[in-house]
This record gives sequence, structure tokens and C-alpha cells, in this order.
Amino acid sequence: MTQDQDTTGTTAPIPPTTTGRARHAEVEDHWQEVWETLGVFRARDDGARERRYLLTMFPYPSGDLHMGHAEVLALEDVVARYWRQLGYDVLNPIGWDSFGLPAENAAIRRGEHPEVFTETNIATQARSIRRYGVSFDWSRRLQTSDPAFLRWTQWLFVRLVERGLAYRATAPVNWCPQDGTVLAHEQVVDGACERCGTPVVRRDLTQWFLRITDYADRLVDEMDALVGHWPEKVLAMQRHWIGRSAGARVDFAVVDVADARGARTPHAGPRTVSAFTTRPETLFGVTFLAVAPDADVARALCAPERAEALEAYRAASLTLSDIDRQATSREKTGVFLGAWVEHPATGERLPVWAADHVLPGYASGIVMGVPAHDERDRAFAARHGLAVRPVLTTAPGEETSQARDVVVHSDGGGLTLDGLSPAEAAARTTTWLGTRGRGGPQVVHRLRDWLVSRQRFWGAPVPIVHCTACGEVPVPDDDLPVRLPDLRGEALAPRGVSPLAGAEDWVRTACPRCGREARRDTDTLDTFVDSSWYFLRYCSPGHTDGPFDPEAVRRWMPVAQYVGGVEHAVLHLLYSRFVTKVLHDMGLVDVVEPFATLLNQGQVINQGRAMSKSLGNGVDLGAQLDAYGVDAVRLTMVFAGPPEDDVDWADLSPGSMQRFLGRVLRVAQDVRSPAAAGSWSTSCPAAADGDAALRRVTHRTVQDVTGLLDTSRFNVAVARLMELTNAARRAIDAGPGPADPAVREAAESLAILLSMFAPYTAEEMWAALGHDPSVAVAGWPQVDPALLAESTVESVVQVDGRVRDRVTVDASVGEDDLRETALAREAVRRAVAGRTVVRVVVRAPRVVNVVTRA
Ligand code: ANZ
Ligand code: ZN
Repeated sequence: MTQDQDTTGTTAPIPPTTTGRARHAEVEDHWQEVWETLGVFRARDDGARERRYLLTMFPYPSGDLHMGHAEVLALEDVVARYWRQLGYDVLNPIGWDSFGLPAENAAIRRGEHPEVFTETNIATQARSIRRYGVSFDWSRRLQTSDPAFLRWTQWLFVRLVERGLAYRATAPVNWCPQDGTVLAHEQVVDGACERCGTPVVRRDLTQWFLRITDYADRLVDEMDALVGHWPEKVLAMQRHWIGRSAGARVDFAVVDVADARGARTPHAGPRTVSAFTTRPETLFGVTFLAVAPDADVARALCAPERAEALEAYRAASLTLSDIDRQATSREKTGVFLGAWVEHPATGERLPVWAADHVLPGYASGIVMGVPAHDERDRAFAARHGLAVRPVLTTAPGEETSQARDVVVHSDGGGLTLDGLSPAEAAARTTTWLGTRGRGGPQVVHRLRDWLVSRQRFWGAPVPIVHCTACGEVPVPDDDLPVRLPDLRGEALAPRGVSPLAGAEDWVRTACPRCGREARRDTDTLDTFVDSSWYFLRYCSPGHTDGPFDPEAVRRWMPVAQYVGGVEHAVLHLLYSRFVTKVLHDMGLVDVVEPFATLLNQGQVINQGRAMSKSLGNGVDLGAQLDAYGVDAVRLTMVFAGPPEDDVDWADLSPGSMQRFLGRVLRVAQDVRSPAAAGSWSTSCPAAADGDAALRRVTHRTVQDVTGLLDTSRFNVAVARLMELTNAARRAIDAGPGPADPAVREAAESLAILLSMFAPYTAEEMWAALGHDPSVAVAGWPQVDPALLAESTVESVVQVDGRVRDRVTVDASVGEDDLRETALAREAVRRAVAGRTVVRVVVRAPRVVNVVTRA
């Protein structure tokens, strides 16, 4: 479509008659309409082009967009628009993570349904995102609270139940009294609720868990493919969270319990218990066992007359966070359980204690106490008068060292370690334990199963029916989704059980298996379940025969680049990786890792601090956009620094970005040479006759910007555009003038390069240059390699290793020409006078080396 045939009237640039906010709005509305009409950002499923999937972490609809959104959207759109210019078929979708607490809390306050808050905010954000000019494919828009999405989240949960990867169990869980719900371990930060900061308490509750621990090893090992493509910091955080630890299991036979007077009776509980240790070489230093007071095994081991003491201690320990319990500085409390076990090698009788520094959820919840070589055990033994037995050359309290230490005390059961290094001793002990059936090698993970039930309303109902006859029965696929009942206002207030439990009509249902009266599960799923698979839905958002069309997923996955905040380094990314692996095992997706590369943007701060209401340092995005226009704000975000660095808005100047955009637009408007006939394709044909110096700057800039975008150095790329703008301006004003075709070439290249950062201005330029829209799909300018070379270089001439002269030569000078030029130089002739030239080594165009002899 050429401009004069255009009947929609969309291609003419807006005349710069209006100014300020109104003018911004006019330009922005105009181009949004053009993009929409032309469908330039629609991802094509049928095209022949190579595909790339770019994804930004979908927003939660908490209110309008804020400065943080503005940053990440500006950055992600650079990539999307760049890939499109390179010729890829780009999938760049947007949607909303629309279940969750803020909507529910607002609904309680306002006496309405959470949907009201959710839908209002989504509409507001959608409007703002459109205004912001992000090149999303709006046809794929989704939201997790939509029944069409919810249905498949529940479908996924049922598949997990069928595979034994979802189960219900009673366990001590973290309870947030403020939000009235349990939290996943991942949602507890320093002993407090990640969301509201209220200290969590432990409660025994029956909850749904996902067996992510089954995938612990794969979650670690398959990260190898991500090294170099994900920030090392995120990989380290994932590794740390999974916390794989290799060591040994040591079994201790339970021998007897002693009553208050010391009379021994055989123990009625378990016959053996196991400890996990990463230090098997210290086996002969074990002088007691320490059990987590809140692990079931503590109760099982406890002698009857110690039961009361244990219960009191257990209750106290439940109020402490794991971090507090493990703090080295804390006093090492404990309760003797009145039970004894036998040392597996020496047969010695060892006392069993409950100690709260031992955690119930890690390994077996039992530690073999080695006070001579472990800091916590040492403090515990000192406090409770237990024996200390050094077995390594380090003295108690001293730092043990794998390099220096030697085992000095060991003997028993046919196991001798004396004289061995710790590593040798550990290996030998582990083997010995294995052959004697008293333990062996063991790998444990810090990772625990993912607790997914929430006692809140605004989420996906757990699609399970509880039947007294059949037990837990999944809702059949055909009956999905299980929709939420219509509860609002006060009915949603947290009360210790899910608000759904109050909707008796909803709860009462027929058992899908036997038809008898049964009750629905009243918990909802953690919203992280929704976000653990949403990226797959985007591949075929309208699909009705399954959560996604496997063919579409094969077409688009993996996500080539994922862009989002580092706050999701553990939770969301770990869960998404887990769910992808499960779906892979089900044969539904080919990939095992969902996100091939990851870019974490920094935060937008103000005056050195995070923006917050209490500090009063918030910056309103809408006001910035009104004052400077979308393009200037986007450019400011990108130009502020490397994408992963924080952006301090106080240090930046959107006004100067706005002035730059005016300058670059004027370059396009000043061009006086005619546009080439036909549609533009990757080069400006007339430019060949243009000013060579400007052409070189243009081509060098395109070349450099390519490399800079490929390595995410967007801010430097913008700096290069500014240089090219200056060069073009000089050429117009003081050089060959506005009619020189090289000026047109520079302006066209500028428009294309600018389209990634300031899309509206770029479209205005493109129109001013006489081209059809949209510049967003103009294609990357072709670089002429001949123009990349510098025109002249300085060549050094040496005679017998000493520099005798420097000559300026054409950069493309040939070897023979350069040799001739060098030997003809006056200074060189003087230096070789009276000697014989034996060799001339020429490295064109930089060096000539003349070797002589007398
Ligand atoms: C004996 C020993 C001797 C240990 C020594 C350390 C030093 P990582 O590396 O984190 O895996 N441990 C085992 N289970 C525990 C639990 N449930 N709660 C708290 N601590 C537990 O830590 C492994 C070490 O932590 C194990 O090795 C065990 O103490 C302790 F000189 O066993 B060690
Ligand atoms: Zn039944």
C-alpha cells in the first residue's frame, strides 16, 4: 500500500500544530490505531519465518501501571521490536495474574466481589499499556481468573493428583494470622509473611502439597543448560533453595528407655532411627543424638515420664521461625527424652535429646551430635553437660580443615580411620555403614514439597470432592471449571477456614464416583499455580480441547527471553520449571526448561530509595507521560543504564530526552532528497552517491547497535543514535546539505533504530520520509561492509625493529603498494643506506618491517 492510495488516512503525520499533552495524545492514539489496523504485532502461527517467543512476567492488577512497569515494558519492547526488525516472527503476549489477595482485601473493605476490583484495574492497566506503545499481540490476552483459564489450572491439578504429584497431608505449616491463610515456605521471609510482614506461626493443618521434591535433582542438574543464559545470581539462588547436600545416613539402634530412677526397660517405639550427616568422618566423635522436638519421631522416642517436658518444649519451638532456631547465637535449649541409642561402630550407649536447633522438615530431623567439631553441638553439649570427644587434629572450637585435618581417634566395629584425611575417612565410613547395613550414602535436599492450598476465596478452587465412601475424588474433566460461588464483602473475611466453607450450597455436591452426597474441598490454589503454566497458554490462548495445543507449544516454546524482576528468582521460576518438567514427562511439551534466557531488570527508585507512600517519594507515571510523552519516558528508562541496574529517577532528565526526540524528528523532516520509488527494503538505493563520511557513520552505527542489542546494552545503543543524529544534523547544516542522499539514508536508519526505543517518534519520522507504515516492520538496515572500514590508517615503518617513519595510507591498501610506499620514504631510505635489505615483512595496512644486514 502506497501513501496516496491509502484510504484509511492513517499514514499522514500529525501536523505539529498542537503542543504538549494534547499533541502527545494525538500522535499516540493515531499510531496505536495504525498498528491495530495493520496487525503488525500479531504473532503468526502459519508463517515461514523463524519464530521467537519473548515474554514479560505478567502483571498483577493492583492498580494502574507504576514506574516499575514502565521500566520493564520499555526494556522488553526493545527486544520484541528488534527481533521483529530482524525478520523473526515474534510472539510477545500480555495477560494478567488476576487471582490474589489485594482484590479480595479490597472487596472485603468495599463490600463487593473481588471481580470488580480485578476487572477495573485490568481495564485501567490495559489502557495504559496500549498508550505506552508496547508491541504486544493483544489477540492473545488472557487472565488467570477467567473461567476459560481457570478450567485448565484445575485440569493441571487433577493430572498432578493422578500422577501422585499432588497429595493431602497434615503437617505443621506456616500460618499468617493477618491474612488468615497458610503460606508456602517460599513465602515466609525472615519468619514473617512475605506479603504483609506479620510474623508467621506454626499450625498443624491438612493441606494440599505438590511433590516438587521428586524433581529436586532434575531442577538442579537441568540448570546446566541455563548457565550463561540466566543471571548467575538467580541460578545460585535456585541451587541454594533446592539445597542439595551429599553425605551419609547413619542408623542408630534404639536400645532402651530409662525411668526417673535410671531403671532401664526396652524401648517400645521405633527400633532404629537415622541421622543425616555431611561429616561421616566424625562418627567416632558422636556423643548424643539431637531430635527436632516437633518431628513425629521425637514423640515416638520419648520415654513416658519425659512426655510432658517434651510437649511443653515442642509447643515453645512451634512459635519460632527456622531462622531463629538455627541462629548460632541462640541459647541451646533442649529436653532429654529418656531414651538411649547404640553407637553403630562402638556400641556405646548415647542419650537422645530434643533440641530445637534441629529442624523437623530437613532430612530425618535427627542430628548425630559431634560437640568436638560442630559449633552448635559444642554449645549444646556444654549447656547440658554432655561428653566431648575430639576425633580430628583440630581442637574443639577451632575451624576444621579438610586440607590440614587428620583423623586421630577412631576404633570400633572393625572400622579404623586413624591417620586418614577427613575425605578418605568419610568415604571409608560411608562404605562401612553400607556393608554393615547401618546406613550408607545419602543425598538430601533442603527443598520441601510445595504447599498449594490457601484458605482464601479469590483463587482457583481445589477441584476435589470429599466423599465419606470414596475419599478424595477429583472433579471429572467435563465438569471443569469448578467456579467460585458468588460471595462478596464480609463473607470473604479471613476466619481461620476458607470463606468457601461458608457457602454451604456450593460445598454440598454429589460424589462424582458414587453419586452419594459429598463435600467440595474449600481451599483455593496458591496463585503461583496459575503462573506456573500461563506462558504455555499464550501459545494457543483460545484452545478448548486442552490447556494448550501441543502443536502450538512445539512451535513457540521455549520462551527465548523472559524479562522480569529478580524478586521472582526462586518462587515463580522454580515452580514454572517444575510444572514444565511434569508436562514434559506427560508427553505434552518437548522442552524441559521453559525459559531459555532470563533478563532481570533493576528497580526504579527515587533519590536513592525505593519509592514508597510512607517516604512520599513516589513518582506518578501518568504525570510523567503527560508532561514528556511516552517516547521520552521510555527512552529515559532505557538510557538510564544497563537494564539490570537500578534506575534512580531523580538523576534522570526526561526533558532532555524529549528535546533529543525533537532533534531527531527534525532531521527526518529536513530531508530534501526524494524517497525511492516502491516500498523501502533494507537499504536506501540512492545513497550510493551520497556523502561518504556521513555514510560511514550511518553504517558503523547500524553495525554497532546490532552488537549492542544482541548483548542487551540498550543504553549504549541509544548513545550511538544520539551521535548519528548529530552527524546527520551537521551534514544538513554545514556539510553536503539536506538534499544529499546520504542524509536520507541516515534519517531512515535513525527512524528504524529509534523504533525500538521511541516507537511513536520513529513512525512520525518514517511518515515524514515518505514511507508507508509501519516502521516497526521496515526491516533491519543492511550494512555495507565496505563502508565499515576506516578510510585511512596510519602505518608504522620499522627498520631492524626501530620505528623510522609513519605513513598515512588508504585502509584498503594492498601489500605490494604498502611495501613500495614504505621503501620510498625519505626516513626509511636514510636508515637502510649502505646496508642490504634482506626481507620486508608487510602487515597491511598497519606495519611494515624492514630487515637489513651490513
Ligand atoms: C554430624 C556433623 C559433624 C555435622 C560436624 C556437621 C558438622 P547441610 O550441609 O546443610 O546439609 N543436620 C542434619 N539434619 C539436620 C536437621 N534436620 N536440622 C538441623 N541440622 C541438621 O548440613 C548437614 C549437617 O547438618 C549434618 O552434618 C548435621 O550435622 C546437620 F562436625 O552431622 B552434621
Ligand atoms: Zn463417593
